[in-house]
Amino acid sequence: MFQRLKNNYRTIFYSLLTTSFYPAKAFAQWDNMNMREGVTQVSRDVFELHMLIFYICVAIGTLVFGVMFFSLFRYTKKRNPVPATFHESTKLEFAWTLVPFLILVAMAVPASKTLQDIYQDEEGEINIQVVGYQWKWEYKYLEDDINFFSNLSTDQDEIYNLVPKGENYLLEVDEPLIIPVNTRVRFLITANDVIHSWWVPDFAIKQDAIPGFINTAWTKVEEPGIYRGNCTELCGKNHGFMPVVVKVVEQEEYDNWIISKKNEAIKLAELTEKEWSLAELTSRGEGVYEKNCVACHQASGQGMPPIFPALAGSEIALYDKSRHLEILMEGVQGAAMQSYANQLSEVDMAAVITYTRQAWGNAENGDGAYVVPKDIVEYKKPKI
Ligand code: HEC
Ligand SMILES: [Cu+2]
Repeated sequence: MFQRLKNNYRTIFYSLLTTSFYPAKAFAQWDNMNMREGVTQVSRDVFELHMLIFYICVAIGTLVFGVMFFSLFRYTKKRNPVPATFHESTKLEFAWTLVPFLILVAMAVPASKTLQDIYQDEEGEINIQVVGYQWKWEYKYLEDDINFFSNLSTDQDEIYNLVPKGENYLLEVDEPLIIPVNTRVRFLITANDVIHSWWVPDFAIKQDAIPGFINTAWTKVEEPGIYRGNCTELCGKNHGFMPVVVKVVEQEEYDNWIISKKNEAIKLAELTEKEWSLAELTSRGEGVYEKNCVACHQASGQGMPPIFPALAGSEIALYDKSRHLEILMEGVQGAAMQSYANQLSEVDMAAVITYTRQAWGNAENGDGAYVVPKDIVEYKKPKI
């Protein structure tokens, strides 16, 4: 028994020793063990605070366990038959209350300072409203009147293990948030349905997104790059499928991007006016469907009954065009089917409805009636 234990210890000892001979591999793993330093002053402050507290804990641990093991060893009954009598020493009790108190106060000072920096809540040079939805983020650039949704872009096949997973599996989006480098950006964070949480570890930002409330956070990133995070509040079925991607670019690139976004809006208005053919609408609709609907209704249109209904063969998708339009525009109260009126452009809305009425044999089995962008514009007009 004893021999076996000894052998086990030897194995552990040798394996520890040998790992240290492979520094590259071992250190790569160690790097992942610690918090990341990030790319902002605040994130570095948070990191340094964490290291400081960590070293204080190590020192205290070493001291306490050192004294403990020393005493266990030195003052056994055999070595020290007559125990000392400092029981109920007021001085000692005073000391071991005061010293930890002072240590705590000493730790509270840098901690409060860092917290103060994190919550410095003044207006940014750029102010962006971040809205959590099941299961995507919306970004609104308040000064420039630009807004868009940021959807998971990982291929469904990767998710279902049909093809190997990519490098940024579940951490990639169709359209990232874009901000300029070395600029103070303030985020106004809220949600549209349930509580989400917007988290970008490299900026040391993690802020709850709560319907009806606006929480703020800010950053000033020093290095261009792509920074990735997640929603960190359990927010339903696809909680793990709503990543945050922030692309930090040089000021000039940012300015150009803003211009191109504004042009995009103008083009979209033109597209709404255009005469669409059925084939054009259907093919555009397929893309819209893949981005916005597959999470619940599945790429096959089969849904996940009984909660998420199939659209393939659905009575509404086959015969009831006006109810179909209404569901997409108004959502269904009390169900996960939300209104898409503000999330999709008129073109995309018409396209996705048309696609749903054409795909999976729905056109052959139903009335094949479809919707064009002008119908959506018409629907949105105030009714008297
Ligand atoms: C978050 C999950 C979710 C997403 C995303 C979603 N839906 Fe739904 N959808 C539902 C649920 C749940 C219902 C059933 C609502 C009810 O109780 O009637 C529904 C119902 C529908 C119906 C009515 C089907 C029927 O036969 O009753 C249509 C049409 C529909 N959705 C289309 C879409 C389209 C198009 C999209 C993408 C733009 C979409 N949905 C995105 C959850 C979702
Ligand atoms: Cu979420």
